[in-house]
Amino acid sequence: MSTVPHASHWGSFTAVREADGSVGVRPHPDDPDPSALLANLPVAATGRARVLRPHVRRGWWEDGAGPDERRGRDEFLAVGWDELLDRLAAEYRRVLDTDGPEAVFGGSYGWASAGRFHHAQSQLHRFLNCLGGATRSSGTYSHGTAEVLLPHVLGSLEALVSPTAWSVVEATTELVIAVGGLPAKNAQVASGGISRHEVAGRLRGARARGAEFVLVSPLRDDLAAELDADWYAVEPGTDTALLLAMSHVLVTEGLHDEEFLRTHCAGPEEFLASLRGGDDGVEKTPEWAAPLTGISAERIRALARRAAAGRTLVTLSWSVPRARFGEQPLWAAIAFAALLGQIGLPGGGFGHGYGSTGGVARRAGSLALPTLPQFGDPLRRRIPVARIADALLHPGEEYAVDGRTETYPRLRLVHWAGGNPFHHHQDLQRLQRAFRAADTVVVHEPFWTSTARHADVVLAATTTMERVDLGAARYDDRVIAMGRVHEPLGQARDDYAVLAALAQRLGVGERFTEGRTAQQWVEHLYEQWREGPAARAGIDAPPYAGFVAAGELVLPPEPTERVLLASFRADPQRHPLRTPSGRIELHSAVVAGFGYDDCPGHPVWREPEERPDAAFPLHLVANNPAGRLHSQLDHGATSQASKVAGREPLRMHPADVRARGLVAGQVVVVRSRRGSCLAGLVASADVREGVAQMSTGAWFDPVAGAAAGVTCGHGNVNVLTTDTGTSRLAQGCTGQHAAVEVSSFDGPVPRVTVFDQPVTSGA
Ligand code: PGD
Repeated sequence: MSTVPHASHWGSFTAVREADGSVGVRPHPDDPDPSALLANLPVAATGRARVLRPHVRRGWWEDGAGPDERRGRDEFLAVGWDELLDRLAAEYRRVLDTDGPEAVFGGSYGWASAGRFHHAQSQLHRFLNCLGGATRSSGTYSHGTAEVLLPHVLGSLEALVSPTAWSVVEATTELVIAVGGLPAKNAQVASGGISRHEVAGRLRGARARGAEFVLVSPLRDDLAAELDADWYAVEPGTDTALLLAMSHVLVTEGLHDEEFLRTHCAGPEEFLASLRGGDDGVEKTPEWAAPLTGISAERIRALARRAAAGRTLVTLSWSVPRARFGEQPLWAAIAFAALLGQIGLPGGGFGHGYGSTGGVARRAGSLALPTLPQFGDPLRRRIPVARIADALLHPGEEYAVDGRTETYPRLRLVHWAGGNPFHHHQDLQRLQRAFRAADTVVVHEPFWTSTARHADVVLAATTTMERVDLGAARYDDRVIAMGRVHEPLGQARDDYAVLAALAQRLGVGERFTEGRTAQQWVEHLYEQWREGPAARAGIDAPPYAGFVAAGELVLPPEPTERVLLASFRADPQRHPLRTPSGRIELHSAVVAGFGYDDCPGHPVWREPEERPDAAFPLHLVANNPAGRLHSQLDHGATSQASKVAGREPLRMHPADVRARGLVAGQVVVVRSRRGSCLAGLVASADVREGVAQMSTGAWFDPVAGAAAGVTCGHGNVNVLTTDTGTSRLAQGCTGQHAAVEVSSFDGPVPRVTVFDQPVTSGA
């Protein structure tokens, strides 16, 4: 038996390798609340669903590159690394010579795995930068809307990345209004890894001190039951209406902080006028909001008054803006907090993403981390991350974003490493059409995900447990000496090794590798960090060998009393925000100047185009899963244990289950205007009536779906969602909601095939 320290997005751990080759996982001994997702990891070492050697799609290999309807349906050929990389290098040369670097899409969005050197996107971006750049993506699926809106309203992303520290909230907040909740499942993950999961303990501590909680969400379990929250079971997608009506109550009852508006805010007049109906003649009263939100006018009034009565923190989860007009709940929550006048005070104000990952509001993370140099992106050509299908389907077409008019490039070669668009993107049948429009799709993957199955060139990648690396994240207090747990399975290679071999063929090998092996790079990055940022911060880090022997380095504690916008509050003249006015922009002349009716100059209520109707009467909430991180290791033990009848579970209120004559535990079919999938039915009173909840991340299985006459036989919720931007401002992802109907599935239930090896033959 051997033990090796390692790190994952859901926690640091010790991997235990048994004599028979199997791998076990023990959580970090200092973790007070380790993640159940650790139990998903051992499946990666079994070879199940692994890409064990490089593959190529038969049609691409035999007929050459070009748009191809067979992509995603064709047979794969197992080929040798050298012959495949030779062909891929030739295809790169063709595309670059004909259309230039802009025709390569290397955005490659995704969470990949923890580890500073082997981070798949960093590797791919460095490689592409050596070649002259590529079209990349801007923003994230997580909080792409905030990334565009917050600079206009607050002048920075601070409210998103380091709001008031949890320690301050635990010690001082009297009322937490959690819009979108603070779901325990999401706080268990944090990009780059986390050694101690603390959110549940902080919330418990606040409650024990006497803090009260209000949950605004269609799902009761978006906040731990032990917090005894007052549940506002809001109709999905109507949080803006609720917040505007609460703002109206503050203003009409004189509960707002006029002084704070005058000294710290820009455009309060426009915002207050709009509450009075200045935009559309409709006053935003609680009576106006009640039928939209499903919350009575009395409860709306009561919540506004309660918020004004003490130290109140308004939190908005990252999920709420992931919907059509998603800018509005974010802006409205900031405006409501501004009216309360507590922004910049300990325990009050606003924060975005508390509980959305375990890292938010933890350390401020001012210490630079070991980082693979990128050489800079010479092309600087971006598309908003969630507009990838639009770009592939509409080359040359114009689109609006953040006040600019841009043109989609003609993308010919799509190169993806460390992401799973056939999990994360919306309207997956549209994404299939988009992928089929490319000339060549290259995917690095350890697993036969649906993205790998929609590629032409499948490069067998190692998993993190097959590599040596450095585990570090800005909000974590450890640097982990990630050791190799086991040898690579089959012929899998590190993304670095594959890209180095491709770079060699394209004449940029030396530039890409700088003559170092992967192990030399890991040591080099550590030593550079030790002698640079760590030494400057007074951290006495041992040389690499000592670091590896210790297994980890504990970083010194940071001050824990961080309060968002405290210095701005104390002196807005000396510490202005980086907005045009230097203040919180309740009305933005810049945004108003863009002339977007889908995102005007201040928070407004906009009715999404798709609402439940007679044909699709249920409001689907497509949130992040509890049993895995996104789609990662869906075949692992924890994820599999969460399935119902072998499908992704779909939860509905017992009354909705009864009304359809359904029975919990049965296989159902979920349909939207875009597609359909099978699901395993769960009845739960934690779900608001009229709502269906189904998490993302079940691997898309069109094969099993075709057998059943549906789009996906396994339960990938993104066959149901809409591929539309939030608005012309942010063009963010809108995957959180759709209108659906659920009915009994009475045909023979197909076997889930997506974890099997695909149809393959030797070349
Ligand atoms: P993951 O499942 O994490 O999903 O989307 P994302 O693409 O990040 O995909 C990572 C992939 O990288 C996995 O397939 C994994 O096997 C692979 N991988 C891991 N390590 C390595 C490696 O070292 N090398 C290589 N080559 N590959 C590796 C997540 C995205 O989904 C996000 S962040 C959010 S917040 C969105 N949320 C929603 C939502 O709320 N609702 C809907 N409907 N849709 C969403 N999609 C978004």
